Amino acid sequence: MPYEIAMGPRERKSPFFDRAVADGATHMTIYNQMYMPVSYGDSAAEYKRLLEGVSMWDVASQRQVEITGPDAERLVRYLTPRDLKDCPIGRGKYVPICDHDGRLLNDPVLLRLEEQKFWLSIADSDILLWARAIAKEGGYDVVVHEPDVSPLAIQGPKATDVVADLFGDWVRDLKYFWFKETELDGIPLVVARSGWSKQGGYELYLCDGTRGSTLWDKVKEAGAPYGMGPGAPNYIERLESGLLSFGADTLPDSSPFEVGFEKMIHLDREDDFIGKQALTRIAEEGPKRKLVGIVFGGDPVTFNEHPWVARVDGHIAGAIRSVCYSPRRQSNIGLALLETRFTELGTKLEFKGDGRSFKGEVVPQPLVKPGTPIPE
Ligand code: THG
Repeated sequence: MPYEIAMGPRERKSPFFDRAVADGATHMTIYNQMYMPVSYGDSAAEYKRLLEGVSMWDVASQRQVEITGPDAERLVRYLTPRDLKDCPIGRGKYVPICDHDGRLLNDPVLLRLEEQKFWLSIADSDILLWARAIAKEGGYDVVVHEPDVSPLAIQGPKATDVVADLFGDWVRDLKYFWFKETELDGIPLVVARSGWSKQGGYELYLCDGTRGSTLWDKVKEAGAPYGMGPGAPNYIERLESGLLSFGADTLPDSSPFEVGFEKMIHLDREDDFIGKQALTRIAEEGPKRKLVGIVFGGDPVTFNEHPWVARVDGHIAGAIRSVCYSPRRQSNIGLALLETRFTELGTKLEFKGDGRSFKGEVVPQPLVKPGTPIPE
């Protein structure tokens, strides 16, 4: 490549940064103004480890927006269209956040730590600014800030054994998306059964940024007997499994209905929330675009640096947002954000990328069924 991305003080380093580099991180992205490793240089090995073993990921850039105070619950309810009626302490929830016009702003995981203490574990957009402004303008009695909290993900079928060796067998009974505040040899953290893959696993939310290397070393040591190695949010597995990448798969004016979030948009709620009117209108009219799964032929692609224009019978239909080669489907796959009239299953697409021309087709999601093994 003829250029490199310069590193500087405007972007933040994760508490795990030094260890990730020492363990061979080769590629970083920037997410919430923080470096995040996305590869350790061997894509096939990282994929295999996630599907058949266990891998550890520096996902500190999934920053927390903490909301505390007497009005914390009321503010959180106002921020998301999802009804939080069943949100006890210790349970996480996937909660879309929209603006007043129904645009999707983020798709965080919400954690309720106390009656009036919440974290929004955010994707790549500035929800701290948004939540603060909404709170002030609305006169909510809350404090909104970014705590010193940095998630480390442990993902894959053997993750449970690694995390149980570290914390005890109670982690085996932790339900999906539930969490517990605990510590590891005096390191304060939250153990959650979650993570950005469909292979199972945990996220350790480190609550003291000075202990990043110590936690990394302990986790690495516990994982050694299981062949654990470093990894990162896996682009291939997430496309196969249908996990949304906010900002990659979405446009700045995408509504949650475009990306299949209708089950989390509770328009019949009695209380008000941001975007209620607009979302009600969009639900009635139907979304103008939809994110769909596609398969396409040709030699295996790696990934796309930018969206590719997609055409149907010569008409611009939208864009291919994310692509990769799926070893389990043995085909190129991707997600395309298309005008709704072009999203019928079986619709034939033409597009160009990487100097090549492709022919693809709209297919059902997930692109790969859960549990499908990697072929020999
Ligand atoms: N974990 C934590 N924070 C995060 C992410 C994470 N912040 C950024 C980003 N990921 C937020 N986006 C997502 C997207 C998908 C999921 C979680 C966070 C996810 N989805 C499951 C699914 O789609 O099948 C479950 C959704 C549900 O419960 O309904 O896990 O990964 N801490």
